[in-house]
Amino acid sequence: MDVITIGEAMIAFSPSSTGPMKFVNSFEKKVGGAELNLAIGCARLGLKAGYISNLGNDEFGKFILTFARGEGIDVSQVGLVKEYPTSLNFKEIMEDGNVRTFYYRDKSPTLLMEPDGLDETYFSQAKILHLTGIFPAIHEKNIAIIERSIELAKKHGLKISFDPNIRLRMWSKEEARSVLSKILPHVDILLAGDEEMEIIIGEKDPKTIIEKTKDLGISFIAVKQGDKGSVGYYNGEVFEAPPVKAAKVVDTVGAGDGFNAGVLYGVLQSWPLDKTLNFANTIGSMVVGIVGDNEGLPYYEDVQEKLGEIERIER
Ligand code: KDG
Repeated sequence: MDVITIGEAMIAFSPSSTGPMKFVNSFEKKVGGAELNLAIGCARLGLKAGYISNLGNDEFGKFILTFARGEGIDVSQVGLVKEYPTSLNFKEIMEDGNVRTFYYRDKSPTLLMEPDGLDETYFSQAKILHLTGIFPAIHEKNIAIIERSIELAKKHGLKISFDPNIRLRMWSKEEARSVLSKILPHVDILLAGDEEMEIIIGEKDPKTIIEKTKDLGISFIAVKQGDKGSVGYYNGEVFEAPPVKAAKVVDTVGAGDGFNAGVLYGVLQSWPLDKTLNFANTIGSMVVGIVGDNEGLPYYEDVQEKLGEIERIER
């Protein structure tokens, strides 16, 4: 595997109309989950991605499993458990594409995962382990799984990629800071929003974030600034990648996961920092134009078209 990731996927109920959720009368069943989105983004770019998780052994869990398999993701490490149902996430989408989410995930099927259940052989055959701050926010029990995964990744020479993905509906800023600041020193590739880093290290300015996190030994740093672009650091070089204007914005969820997939792709190809960040920014700008947490994640040729590297043939 090029990239393996641990997380919780859920059914994302997408409203069929914009506006306050209390007035929405129908929803479409889709799939969400930051780590699964990342795996999908990587797979669409042509990487081999593997997903480690538990889902409920119910209709929704089976749907997610089939969906992930259809995206070409290795799901050999996904369990179906009968004790807890597959988690749900109802989305509210406003006219400008901004989203609020309402989770139903208190009894997460991932609570039945155990650190000893991680398959060492699976880790030994992968290049990058991608972690997020969502998985430990589900329950403090999941912190031990993150710790074990870091141990296995270090033992087998995987790079550890990390997106704090702070979800304040799931824990407080203080809890997030306390847990995530302990993960940071183990990270090789940091993919973080400027506002998230303000919560974790008290700094929002990308260059200050870079200064502080490179002192922790993080070798690749990308600070995401939404529609303002991103700033990155690698090998002594800092690059400010300009924003890529989205053709339209209908749903911002998943843009960060798409950006992350783009960075991991660039890192695995040993691309220079500027090429990697421009590629990742382009992906982020494409994701926001389509409703759904992962439907807008582009295939490699789509990004090439968007970058003008290949011609778009319409008919
Ligand atoms: O990054 C996108 C995710 O936030 C979305 O797919 C749902 O995983 C999710 C979450 O926990 O918010």
